[in-house]
Amino acid sequence: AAAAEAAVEVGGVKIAREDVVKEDDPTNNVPDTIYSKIGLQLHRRDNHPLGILKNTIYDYFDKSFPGQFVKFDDLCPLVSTKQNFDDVLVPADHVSRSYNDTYYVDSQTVLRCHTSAHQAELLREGHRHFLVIGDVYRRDSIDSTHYPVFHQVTVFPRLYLNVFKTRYVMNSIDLSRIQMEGFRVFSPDDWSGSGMDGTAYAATDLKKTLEGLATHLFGAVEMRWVDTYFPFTNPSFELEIYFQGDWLEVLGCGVTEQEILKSNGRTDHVAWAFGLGLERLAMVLFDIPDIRLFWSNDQRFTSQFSKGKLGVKFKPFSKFPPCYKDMSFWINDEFTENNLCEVVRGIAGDLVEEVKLIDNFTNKKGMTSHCYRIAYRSMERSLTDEEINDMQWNVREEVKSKLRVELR
Ligand code: FA5
Ligand code: MG
Repeated sequence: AAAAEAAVEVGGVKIAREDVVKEDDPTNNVPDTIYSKIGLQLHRRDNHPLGILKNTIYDYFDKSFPGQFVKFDDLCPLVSTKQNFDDVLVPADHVSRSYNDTYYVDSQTVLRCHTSAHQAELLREGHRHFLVIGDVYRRDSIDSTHYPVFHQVTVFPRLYLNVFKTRYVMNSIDLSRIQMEGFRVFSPDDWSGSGMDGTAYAATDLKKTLEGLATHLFGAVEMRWVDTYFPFTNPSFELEIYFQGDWLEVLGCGVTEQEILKSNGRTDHVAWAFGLGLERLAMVLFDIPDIRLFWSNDQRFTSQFSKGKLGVKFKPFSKFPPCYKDMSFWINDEFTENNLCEVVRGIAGDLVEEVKLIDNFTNKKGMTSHCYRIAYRSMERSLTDEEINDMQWNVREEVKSKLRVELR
C-alpha cells in the first residue's frame, strides 16, 4: 500500500505521520487509517454533500443574524485533553475520556472528539458568536451510520449580557455600548412580563433558532425536543425530527454552564450552544445509504453533487452483494467491541460494512463467548472470494494476537 502522506497541513499546523501514529507508545492509539483522514476536510469542498450542507447552515445564520457569526472551519483537530474535556467540564471518570472511546496522540493530546473542544479558547480570544466546523474522531462501532471520523458543527454562543435579573440592572446598562458591541438587546418587554430568568429565556431563544434551522434544511417537518444531559450545558436538549417514518436525533444543545463563561472572561452573560453531526443530516437530505460513501472518490458518487444544491437525491450505482463471515471467541476482561472494530477496520478499511454481535452466552465455568458477524462489501466493485478470505484470515490472526482472546 502507498505510504500515508509524510505530512499534512491543517490551519497552518504541519502534522507529520510520526507526530500522530506511534506504534510503540502505549499512550498512543491512533492507527494509519485515522491518520490518513486528517487534513482531507470534506466539509471544505463546495461540491461535496458535507460542504453543501455546511454552506446551507452558514446561509441560515447569515440570514438570521447578519454579520454576527464568525466561522472557523480550519482549526487543527489535535487538541489537548484540557481543551477537549476539562474546558467543557467533562468529569474525570466520564467514559468519553477512555482510550476505548477517544484517539490519544499521547496522554495529554487527543484527536478532538467534538468541535466543542474549541469554545473556551475562542471565548478567551474575545469572540462572542461563532460557528466551528470540523472533522472529529471517535473510536466507535461499525455500521452504516457510524464512522470513526465524522463532521460536527458547533454553534456557540448566542451570547448576551444577563440583563434579565432586575430592572435595576437593566436601567444601569449603557445600551449604546451594548448595541455597538453587537449584543442582542432585550427591551424590558422581552422578559419582565415573561416571568423568565436568563436561563429560561436563553433556552426559549435556542429552541426557536434551532426550529428555524430545521425548517431551513428540511422544509415543514414535525419535530420534538427531548431532555438530555451534557456536562457543559444545563438544561440540555436533543432535537429529533420525524423523517421517513422515524424519529431521528439531529443535534444536542443547551444553555451553557455559567462556570464555562466565568472562567473564560464572561461573567454576567448567558449563552447557548449546540452541536450537530453533518453526516447523519446529509444522509437524510441526500438519501445517502451508507456513511462510508462520504469518503468515496468514485466519480459515480462525487459527480452527483454540486455547489448550492441541497437535497439532490443520490442515485445508487449498482449495489454489490455483501459477504458475511462469523467469528466466535471467548472474551477476556479487557475485551471491548471498539477494540475489535479497530482491528477489523485496520485490515479491511472501508471494505467492512458492519460488525455485529449476533450471539452471546456465558458457560457454567463463567466464560463468556461472543459471536460477531462481519459484513464485507465494497461500495464500488465486486470483491473476490480470495480477497474476502484473506481479510478474514488476517482479522482472525490479529484478533488472536492483539486482543488475546481465544478463538472457538
Ligand atoms: C456532542 O458531541 C456535543 N458536544 C454536542 C453539544 C454541543 C451539546 C454544544 C451541547 C452544546 P453527541 O456526542 O451526541 O454530542 O454528538 C452530536 C452528534 O454527532 C450526534 O447527534 C450525531 O448526529 C453525531 N455522531 C455521533 N457519533 C457519530 C459517529 N460515530 N458517526 C457519525 N455521526 C456521529
Ligand atoms: Mg447524542
